[in-house]
Amino acid sequence: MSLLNVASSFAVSVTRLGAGMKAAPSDQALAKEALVLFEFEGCPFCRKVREALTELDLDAEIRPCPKNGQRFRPQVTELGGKAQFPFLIDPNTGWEGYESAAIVDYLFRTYGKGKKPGFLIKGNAFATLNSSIASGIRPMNGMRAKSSRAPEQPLELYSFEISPFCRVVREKLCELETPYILHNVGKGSPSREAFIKRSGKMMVPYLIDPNTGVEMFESADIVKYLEDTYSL
Ligand SMILES: N[C@@H](CCC(=O)N[C@@H](CS)C(=O)NCC(=O)O)C(=O)O
Repeated sequence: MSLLNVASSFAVSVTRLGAGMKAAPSDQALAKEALVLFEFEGCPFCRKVREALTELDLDAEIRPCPKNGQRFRPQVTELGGKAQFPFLIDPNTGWEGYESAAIVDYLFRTYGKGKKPGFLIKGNAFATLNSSIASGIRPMNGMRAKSSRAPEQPLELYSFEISPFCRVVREKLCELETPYILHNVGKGSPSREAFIKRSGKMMVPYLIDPNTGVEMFESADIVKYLEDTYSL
């Protein structure tokens, strides 16, 4: 991976001033079934929802909806009536809806144990402006669909939102419209212990592909694996 690629991903993280880094205790018992999030990596509104998921230590099934995407975009139009992202479904409560501010508010209200969303993920104009600037640093990444083969089962990714190395992997998954279970392991996350037991060390991104049996570290290697396996 080029130095510029890593540096610009790092610049996105710096711009977000720590949002999507730390996990606080949340009401995990409620989240028995994974939330389903339709989003795309280059969308500044979707970023705020992913940051909230990291901060609340919640996993989600990600159905990537990059521009021109054919795999999951039609599902959102069918469910909610329009192609607008993010769109969240919570099978635990039956809640579903558009609008990043409403989604972030719902997540903290439902799972936050009284914790309030940080300034940068609240639904205020500054949060949106800052997230748009962050997206502008990597305008083409995680934005448009590329020709790809659909996996039979969703992949799994251990990640946390602000990590520059996790970002490049999520961008690739997004462009290839590859669905995946996002396991958030932000700093302080109680889920880290189980992750270390499984993978052997605390390092993300970590990809699991149940379709091929592959499990791997290293963002550049993961990006190459995804291209070799799912790009057409
Ligand atoms: N107010 C909405 C704005 C969402 C929005 O404008 N999302 C853009 C992507 S950044 C979108 O869905 N565009 C339609 C498209 O990509 O086709 C929110 O906060 O969720």
